[in-house]
Amino acid sequence: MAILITGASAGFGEAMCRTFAAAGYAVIGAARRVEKLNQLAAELGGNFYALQMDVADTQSVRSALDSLPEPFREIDCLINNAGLALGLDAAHEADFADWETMIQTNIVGLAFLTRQVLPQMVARKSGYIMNLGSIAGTYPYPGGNVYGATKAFVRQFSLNLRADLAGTGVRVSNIEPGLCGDTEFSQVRFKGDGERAAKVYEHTQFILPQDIADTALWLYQRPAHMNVNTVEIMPVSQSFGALPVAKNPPPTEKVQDFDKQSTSLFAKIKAWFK
Ligand code: 8X3
Repeated sequence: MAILITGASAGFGEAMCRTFAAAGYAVIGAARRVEKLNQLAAELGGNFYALQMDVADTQSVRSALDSLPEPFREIDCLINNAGLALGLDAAHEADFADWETMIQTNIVGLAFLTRQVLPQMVARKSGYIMNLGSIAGTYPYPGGNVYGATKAFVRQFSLNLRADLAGTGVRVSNIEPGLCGDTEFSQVRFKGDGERAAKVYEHTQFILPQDIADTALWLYQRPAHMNVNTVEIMPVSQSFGALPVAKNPPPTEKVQDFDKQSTSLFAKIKAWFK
């Protein structure tokens, strides 16, 4: 029985591959960048299978799953980690192509792979779907627009899966990280602008990929009767802001002048009728 981890070539996925392999599990690391996976394979040995797969491409997902060798064909845990944020522009200025890429990867890819893997879990009456959501799926922030919305999908999809899987023994969790560094997340979001990406993590202590990998392993190792629906994790340094209120501009001089004039005119008219 194997653990299938998507987005395995970096960040959370890479840390999860190492952590699950070190705990003795057979791990399939899936990603587009096969050379990164081959490095992991060289490090982790026979317990690791490098699977080239583009989750955003349903045909690639299908053929990658079909290509799995026998010892890795039974998937006991699918960790839907692959996903991305692109851009931080306001909705009316954002690049629509970025929105499409996020929707295709974070929603379509995740849903399609889950749909492919679930039947074998249900047939065995055991298995685990572990999704990587985000705090952005719960808390809106400027520029989060479609990225946050895809993660809200992941959150609700995870909960709805639990409803459908009642009585099957298949567990579902959604891990929702906040600010996490030492990953390619911001490099990808800002399209290779390293300076802008570095600023996000400057002078603060963020969550590390290992924190997320440890959480995933802890979830997987809970007893079979226990389902953790949602795990929301922030660094201590991150918190909540006040809800902003847009104010109307104060009355202009002109309006005030008009008020003064109308008051004095009103006084004159009143005097005439005295
Ligand atoms: C990553 C967390 O706050 O950068 O999903 O959107 S955040």
